[in-house]
Amino acid sequence: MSFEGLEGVGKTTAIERFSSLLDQHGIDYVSTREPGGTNVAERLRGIVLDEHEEALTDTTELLLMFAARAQNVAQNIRPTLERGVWVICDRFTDATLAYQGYGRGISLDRINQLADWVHGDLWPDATVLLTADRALTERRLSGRGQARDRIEQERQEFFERAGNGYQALMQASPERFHEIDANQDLQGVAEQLERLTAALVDRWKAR
Ligand code: T5A
Repeated sequence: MSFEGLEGVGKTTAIERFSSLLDQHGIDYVSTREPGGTNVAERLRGIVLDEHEEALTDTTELLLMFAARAQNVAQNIRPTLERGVWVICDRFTDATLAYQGYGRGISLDRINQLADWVHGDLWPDATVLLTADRALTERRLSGRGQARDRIEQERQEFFERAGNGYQALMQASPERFHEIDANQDLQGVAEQLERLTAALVDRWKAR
């Protein structure tokens, strides 16, 4: 499982809710995030998201995302799945396609080649895409009062391209993507997640 969406759309909040729903269904899971998820991958996260005096090139950014992913897949995601335990991933390669591909303009073919190298045919069974008006998520992020990382400081047009990218990815794989309307309040999002979780658990039990 992966959770995707633009900054501040509520992925962390939704994953907490989804995790407690899995607890209620008696399903074992491990939560992870990208970039990150292992000690080494978290250090790579620091490099790619921190601000540096020297500008990070788009190629460096892309390769660091995949370096962190290679580590998380090998050390964490694959071993967990092999134990029959669910993995909940806060972002995965769809984020790279949306941000580095649609956002930065790096060729999607090149990103897909890297994805094939790093994780082969390992893709999430289901991807929850949270969508909301940008003005609303901006207000929520401001309310949180945290400093913004290097990518969060990008211009509005960058996020428009990344958001359009997510829509294109969802249209290309409608069976994998599940859209959650994050314009709704916490209760409304929780109710959508409850319905989705019940459907995913039923599907998993029927395998
Ligand atoms: N990135 C990542 C790439 O460019 N390429 C890649 O390949 C990968 C993997 C880090 C950055 O890296 C980039 C994308 C990012 O720029 P991240 O750590 O996932 O990615 O960072 P963010 O997306 O910025 O995650 P955030 O933690 O900032 O936002 P969330 O998790 O989406 O939002 P959340 O849950 O923290 O909510 C934000 C605020 O809104 C409130 C919450 O309480 C919180 O205060 N809220 C709501 N309020 C009212 N109603 C609701 N429905 C609400 N939902 C949440």
